[in-house]
Amino acid sequence: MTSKNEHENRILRGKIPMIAAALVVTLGAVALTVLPGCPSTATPGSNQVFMRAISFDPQRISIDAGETVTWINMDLVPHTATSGNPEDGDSGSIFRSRQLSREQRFSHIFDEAGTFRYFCEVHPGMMRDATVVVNEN
Ligand SMILES: [Cu+2]
Repeated sequence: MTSKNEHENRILRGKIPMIAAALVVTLGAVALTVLPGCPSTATPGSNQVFMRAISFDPQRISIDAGETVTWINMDLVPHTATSGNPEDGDSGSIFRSRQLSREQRFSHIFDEAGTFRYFCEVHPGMMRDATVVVNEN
């Protein structure tokens, strides 16, 4: 025989995983909404390039000689900013960041005018042919 209390306890126990799952979903939604600096709404500042959604944003940036470009990783996966093309023997010879984790940044000063290609060593197929155009000033 089961008492009424035991029966109710069993029903409650069955519901706990569902309640816990609903709580996790709710807390996750709240965290995504209220976290400061939510990367989905931020826009890159001047002379900044975001690494976001496995791409460079903007893909092409134009600056004056002597200025600095700063890359900021907004993704959960690591990225690099590496000069050249993945196929080049000398890729990374002009600038090469370490692997940047989320919200880490890398800066490079461009002293010489010219057009500088770069890519991500972690995603050489998807993040490539990005360009820094440095104008004579
Ligand atoms: Cu990458």
